[in-house]
Amino acid sequence: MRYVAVCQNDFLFQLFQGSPTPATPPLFLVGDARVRGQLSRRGAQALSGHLDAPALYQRARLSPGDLVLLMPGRRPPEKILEAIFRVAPGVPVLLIHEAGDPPVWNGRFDTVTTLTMPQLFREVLQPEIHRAALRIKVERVRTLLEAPERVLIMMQDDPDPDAIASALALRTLIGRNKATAPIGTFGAITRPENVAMLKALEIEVERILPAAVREFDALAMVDAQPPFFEEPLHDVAVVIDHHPEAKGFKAAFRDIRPGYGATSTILTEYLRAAEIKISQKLATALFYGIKSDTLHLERGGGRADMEAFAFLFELANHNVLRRIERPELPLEALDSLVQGLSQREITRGVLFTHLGSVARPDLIPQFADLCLQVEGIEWSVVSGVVGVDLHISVRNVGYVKSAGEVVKAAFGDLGSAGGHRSMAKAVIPLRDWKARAGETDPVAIRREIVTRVLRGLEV
Ligand SMILES: [Mn+2]
Repeated sequence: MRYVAVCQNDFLFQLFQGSPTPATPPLFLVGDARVRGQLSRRGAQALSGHLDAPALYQRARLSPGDLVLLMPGRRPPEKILEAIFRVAPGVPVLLIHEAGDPPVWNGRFDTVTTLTMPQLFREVLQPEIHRAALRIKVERVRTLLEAPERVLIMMQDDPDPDAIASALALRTLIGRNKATAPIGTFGAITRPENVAMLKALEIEVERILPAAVREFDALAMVDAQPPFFEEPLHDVAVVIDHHPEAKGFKAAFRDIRPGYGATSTILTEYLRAAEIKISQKLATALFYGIKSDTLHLERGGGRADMEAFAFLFELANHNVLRRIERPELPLEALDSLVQGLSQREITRGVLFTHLGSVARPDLIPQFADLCLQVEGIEWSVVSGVVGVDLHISVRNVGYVKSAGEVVKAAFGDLGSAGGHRSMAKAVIPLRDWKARAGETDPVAIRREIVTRVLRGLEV
C-alpha cells in the first residue's frame, strides 16, 4: 500500500520523519511549487498542482489501493475530496481537520475517516503530560526517602497482596534493600494466600511495635493512610494509596487516587515513568496485587488498572502465581473431604459439610469454594476442627444475603465471626462451643451448625 500525503505545508513530512518508515516512502502532493522544491531537496518524492483539480491526482496515478492522508489546512476539504474521488473512487482517506468540529457530509464520502486537530493533540499529548507529572512525583518521593538512613515502609495491620506488592515496588523505586528500608506492619499476615505470596516470592515483612517506629529516620506508607492506624503516626514522609482520602493528617508527599482499583497500579506507573526495570518477582507481586484487589478487574478497576495489568501480565511468572492462588492440597486432606462429603447435608440450597479434624486451616475455605460449585447450591458451609478451635467457612453465590451478616447472626455469640458479602468465617474455641452450644462430636457439631445457619439466614 502506498501512502499519498495531500497537504499545504511540510507538517506531514515532519510527521513521517519521526515515525518508523513505511515500506515505500510516501508521495507528497502539495499546492505550492516552493513547498514541493523544499520537500524534494530533503529527499522526499513530491508533486505540486491544484489540490482541487483531478489532474494532480492523475499525474500521481492515484488508485483505490492507496491510502491518502489529507491535511487541507484552512481550505474546506470538499473540493479536494471530490477531485481525489474522481480519479480514485473509494480510496481510503484519513482527513486531519484543523478546526474543532469534524465536517458533516451525510454519507457523501464513505471512505473518509476524520481526525480533528484537538483529538490528535489529546491522544499524543495527554499520555506525555501524565508521564511528565509522574516523573516529578517520582523525583519528589526519591528526594524525600534518599537521605534518611533507615526508612520504614508501613502497611495496614493484616496486609493484603496489594499492600505487600506496593511496598516492594516503593523500595525498588528508591533503590533500597530490606536492611535500609524494611517493610513492616503492626499486625501479622494471616490469610493463607498472602502467606503463600511471601513464601513464593521470598518477601520479608517485619512485625513492628508501635514504639519502634521512632527508631527509623523516615516513614513511608502504602495502601493505607495515617488515620487508618490506631497508633498515632507523625512525620510521615510519603503516603501512596487508593482508598478514599482520610482527613486530618500531614505528609510531606501524598498521592491518593480513590479512582484506582489498586495501589499497585500507582506504583507500576511510577516504576514505568522512572524507567526502572521491573524484575519478574516484582511484576508477579504487582500483578497479583492488582488482580486480588480488583477481583480480576471486575471490581473498582479502571482504565489505568487494566493498562498496568496488561503491562505486568507479560512480565509476571504465572506458574508462581498459580502456586500462590491455589496452595497444594495435602493427600490426607482428600480423606477429610471424602469423609465430610459422605455426610453432607443439603437444605434450602445450603450445602453443609463437617470435615472433622484437619491439618491446615486454609483447607476449610478451599473446600467451601469447591462445594459452592455444586449444581443448585447457593450457600456452602464447611467446618473443621483445627487444634482447639472450630473453624467455619461460609460462601455464597453473591446475589443473596450477606455472608458476613449471616455468620455474625449465627455464631457471633460464640467467637469471632464476620466477613464480606460472599465470604465469611467464624472461629470458635471448642471450650466455648461446649459451654454454650453443645457436644463436640462431629454429628452434634454439624447438627448445631445447620440449625444456627438456617436461623441466621432468616434474620
Ligand atoms: Mn489496596
